[in-house]
Amino acid sequence: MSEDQEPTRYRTLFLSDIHLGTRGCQAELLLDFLKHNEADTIYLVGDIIDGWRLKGGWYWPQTHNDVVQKLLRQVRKGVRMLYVPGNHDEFAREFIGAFFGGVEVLDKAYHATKDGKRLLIVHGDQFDLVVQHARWLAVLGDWAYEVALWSNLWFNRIRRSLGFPYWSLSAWAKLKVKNAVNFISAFEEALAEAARRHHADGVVCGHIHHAAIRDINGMLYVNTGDFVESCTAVAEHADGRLEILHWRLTAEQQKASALQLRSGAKAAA
Ligand SMILES: [Mn+2]
Repeated sequence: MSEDQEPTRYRTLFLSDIHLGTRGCQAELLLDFLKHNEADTIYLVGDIIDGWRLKGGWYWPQTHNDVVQKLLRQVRKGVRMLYVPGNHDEFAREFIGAFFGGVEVLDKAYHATKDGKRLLIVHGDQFDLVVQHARWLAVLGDWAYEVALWSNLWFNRIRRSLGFPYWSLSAWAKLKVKNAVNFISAFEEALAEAARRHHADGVVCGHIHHAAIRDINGMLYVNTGDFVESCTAVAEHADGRLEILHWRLTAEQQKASALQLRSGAKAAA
């Protein structure tokens, strides 16, 4: 089979905002991505499983199971996997410090690139209030910044315990901020500032579904994007170079996978 080409091996892969458990999740594309791309270390940078949505109704097709199985199989094969939960999989934050099937669950992580950069790994929702009130916080100083981080955590924790949906900063920003570009740059600046506060050289995050690798105020800002709309991940090459991987099936691959699905369905029937 022509499909059997060797997967590309990276030093590190960063994935976020997969939203398993929702109809928007591009599980088939992600399965294809995981078939063709491997790494020594994989970071799951939050919103991997959408726990907020699962409350409203169970949506869990086989392909979503396959993603989980495929990831866990990687761990059994010796891949180091770290999981930094986001707002949609906040339930996993209760297990910080624990291992699940060999996956390490962390509040935040630090990654050292091959070329010696120290990167803070966080989902990014922690900074929703900071993004929203960036101007005030700059005036009020450090204590206000800390209060904003703390409030953000508890505001959504309480909302969740009362059964309210997650208060979405990006939805709010789309309503309030006429220009989405303003919102994205406010987010990028807040995350770059967080990296600076953590004495890192940069940050790897997700949350806003907008992949990027940029220099922001002297900090390296890396956003993995998502596997809902844009289907992106970030890879670290053997030499430490970072790259955004865009995963779209070629027309030929689409045909092949459709055939595969059909024959699979027949076999199952
Ligand atoms: Mn998020």
